[in-house]
Amino acid sequence: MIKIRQFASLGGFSFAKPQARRISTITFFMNTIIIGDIHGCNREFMALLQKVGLTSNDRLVLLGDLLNKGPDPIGVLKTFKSLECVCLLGNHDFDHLKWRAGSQPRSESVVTRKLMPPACYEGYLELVGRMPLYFENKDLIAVHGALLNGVALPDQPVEVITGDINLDGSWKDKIVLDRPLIAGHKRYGSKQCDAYILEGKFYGIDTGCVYGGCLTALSMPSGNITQVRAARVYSA
Ligand SMILES: [Mn+2]
Repeated sequence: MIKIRQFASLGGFSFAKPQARRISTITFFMNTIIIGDIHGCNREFMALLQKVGLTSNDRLVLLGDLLNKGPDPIGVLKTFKSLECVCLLGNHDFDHLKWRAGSQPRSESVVTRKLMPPACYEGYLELVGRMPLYFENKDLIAVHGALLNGVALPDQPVEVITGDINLDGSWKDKIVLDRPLIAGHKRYGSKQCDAYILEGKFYGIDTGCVYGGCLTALSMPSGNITQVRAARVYSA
C-alpha cells in the first residue's frame, strides 16, 4: 500500500482521479459478455462481435486498453460508438489521460495519437475521462488490471485497478471475493489464446490479440468462451 501511495504522488503532476462509477444492474440483461484487451485491433473486434451475436439479453462490457499498440484506433472507436456498452479504464487509456495532464506519455500513446485526426483523438480523451474503473453486477466483478485483497472496490488504488502498476503475478490466485472476477491486462494463460480460468473465481481473458494471439469474449454466468484469432502479429 505504501508503495502505491508513493507512486500516486510521484512526479508532482496532478490529474483528475477518474471517478469510479457504479453501473446499476438492469434486471432484463440475462448475460454479461465481457471482451478482453482490444488494443486497436478493430478487424478482430468486429469479427468477435459478429461471432458472439449479441442479443438484447446481453450486457456488453469491454475490459479496457481499447487503443495503443494496434493498427486501427479510428476503426475501434467507430465500432465502439455503434455499440451500447461499458468500457473500463485500462492502463493504456489512462496513459492518454495522464499525458493530457502533463505526464510523459508511453511511446505507444504517441504513435496512436499520430494515427488519429485531432477531433477523433479529442473524442477518445472525452471517452477515457468517462471510463469507469470497474463493473459489477450480481454475477461478477470486472476490472482491467488487478485488485488488492480486502479493499472495497471504490477504495482500490487507481494504479492497481487499471494495471498501471503490476502486482505480484500470484494476486489472481489469492484474491477473495463474493463473485467471480474478470480481468484483462496480462496474458495469464500458459499458451497463446488460453484464457486463465479458476472456475467460478477468476477469469483472465486478455489473450494477446495484438501480439498475434486471440481476442476473447466471455459470457457470464455460463462461462462460455468465444475467440477470434488475430489476423497477424501487430506488436512485438
Ligand atoms: Mn493493460
